[in-house]
Amino acid sequence: MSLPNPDNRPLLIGPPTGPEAPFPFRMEGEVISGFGRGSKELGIPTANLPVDDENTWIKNIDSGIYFGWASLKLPASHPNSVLYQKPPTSEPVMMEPVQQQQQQQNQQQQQQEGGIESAQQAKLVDQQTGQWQIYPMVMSIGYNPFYKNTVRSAEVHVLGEFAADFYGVGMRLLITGFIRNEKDYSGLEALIADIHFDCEVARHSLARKGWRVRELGVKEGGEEGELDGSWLVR
Ligand code: ADP
Ligand code: RBF
Ligand code: MG
Repeated sequence: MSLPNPDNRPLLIGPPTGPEAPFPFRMEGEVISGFGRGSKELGIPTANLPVDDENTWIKNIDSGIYFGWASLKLPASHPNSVLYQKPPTSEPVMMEPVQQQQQQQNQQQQQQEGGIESAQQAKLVDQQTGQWQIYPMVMSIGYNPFYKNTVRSAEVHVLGEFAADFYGVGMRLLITGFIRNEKDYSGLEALIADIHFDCEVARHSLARKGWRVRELGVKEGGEEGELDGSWLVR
């Protein structure tokens, strides 16, 4: 580990067998604008969720930093969507004659099999509704003592690279564990260093079999996860 870890914090939270009671918690909402403090410029954008009365547990839960899985219902128009298709370029794509012939053959075959129509229909539905995609996450619930907020917020840093914002998109959370209490800091650098370490804690903790969601399938050379993440994708 090369990241600074001044407080000698543990890299793994919880036992290898998976989340311990009362975890996991579920939370759901559409991503809203946050405080606009430029978290993105710090390299730590946070997708904010409304903290409403429906989530009674969130009122009773300790403020602090949590980790788990986030699922985003990215529309087909989002560049990170598995359904995304690049808009056609204005330049015509040059194709080798052999490729062109192959494409025509494929199209003819699909038409004969009646496949193209049903494939297009399926795509239409997907584009309207989007598709859930799962990522690891770290999140902060509370008052951000460094900024002395007066309202309680819930904000999620998704561990993934996004080519575009996803405001308004549906987000589901499976909160699997507690990392630490919220802290005040004498400077922004110390806050950022702690958040970077939180990300490492989440990555390492969630990489274990008992914490990986089954729905993500088997990664190269790995075993299938044991955690039930079905709620994240249905
Ligand atoms: P705000 O104050 O509006 O929350 P942020 O600077 O925190 O602004 O940026 C949050 C937005 O950035 C999210 O709503 C989302 O659309 C986008 N975003 C891009 N990448 C991520 C990421 N890895 N995690 C969370 N949000 C991200
Ligand atoms: N804010 C605090 O005031 N104290 C904290 O200890 C703290 N920890 C955070 C940990 C994580 C993983 C995340 C995503 C945010 C945290 N925040 C904390 C909130 C942070 O101040 C907020 O996201 C700012 O907008 C970042 O500039
Ligand atoms: Mg934010």
